[in-house]
Amino acid sequence: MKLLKNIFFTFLALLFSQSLTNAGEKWDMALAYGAGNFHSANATEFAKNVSEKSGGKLTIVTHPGGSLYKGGEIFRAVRTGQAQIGERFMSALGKEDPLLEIDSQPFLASSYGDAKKLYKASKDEIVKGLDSKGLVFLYAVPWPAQGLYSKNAINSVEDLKGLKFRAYNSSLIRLAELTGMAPTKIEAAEISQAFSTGAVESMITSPTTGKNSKIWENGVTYFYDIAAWFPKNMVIVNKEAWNKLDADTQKLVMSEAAKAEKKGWALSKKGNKNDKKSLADAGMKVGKVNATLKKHFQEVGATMSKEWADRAGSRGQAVLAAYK
Ligand code: PCA
Repeated sequence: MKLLKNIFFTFLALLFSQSLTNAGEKWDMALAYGAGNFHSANATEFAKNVSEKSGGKLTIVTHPGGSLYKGGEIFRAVRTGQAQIGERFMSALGKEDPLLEIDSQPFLASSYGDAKKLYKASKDEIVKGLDSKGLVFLYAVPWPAQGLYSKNAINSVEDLKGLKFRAYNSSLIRLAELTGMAPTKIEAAEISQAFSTGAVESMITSPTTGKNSKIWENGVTYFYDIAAWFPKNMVIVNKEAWNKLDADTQKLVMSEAAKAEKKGWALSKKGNKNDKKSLADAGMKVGKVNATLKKHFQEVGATMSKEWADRAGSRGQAVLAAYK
């Protein structure tokens, strides 16, 4: 009887441990932008596809709107494994690796075609850099073309002087310094508040982010489509979490990532048109800067590119050469 009992419990224990392995891995995916944003929607679809197709080996649960970690915390959270996977705005990470800032150099790539070329030329170096920090790169998708928002009209270089300016990375801080604006670094989630309290009165970002934050409700009337760069978000995975997956599951994640990247670029292009229209439909004045201002921004962009090239050293040079 005792033997029977032992056999029974051993069997139960085996069954239990088996079902634990079958439960597979669970990844929490940290997303900084709201669920309605196209990057988040695309990541959510990616997560769903992987979860459904992995046969229970990997479930990815998305947390949009900074609900798990805020934008500024996501890189570190994934690096330390607090979140297994996350999406982060690449060019806010210039201190980690200047190569991550290459897509925010003004006028280096000012069309989707060039942005794609620049991505292809820089990807290997970026992936290597992330790998050395214990991260696996999955995919990257650009935001629509960056334009200048302002509460008041900007018709001259003088009009920029002293403008309280919302910046999302160090390149924009530098751009503000070089044009005489007064920059403050603020994450996308806090844009509405920053404008409504009067902490800032201008910014450079996509028509999408302006639309997502209903910027016209905060007295912002002007959008100048300078289209000077297409900065990207990237999705990264903690390498320890990655190594727990079997080869088939890793392959599945990579192939779904490639699909999400393709879809994301298409969504971005669509938003580049539609979201500008939404700004105009909401009553904003959507247009271009005049020739003098354009030249001014181009000169500032050239200075910034030189400074970036110095920071990025030989790796940066090699990538620029491959791009041009
Ligand atoms: N929106 C994000 C990054 C670039 C963009 O278009 C932001 O404004 O923070």
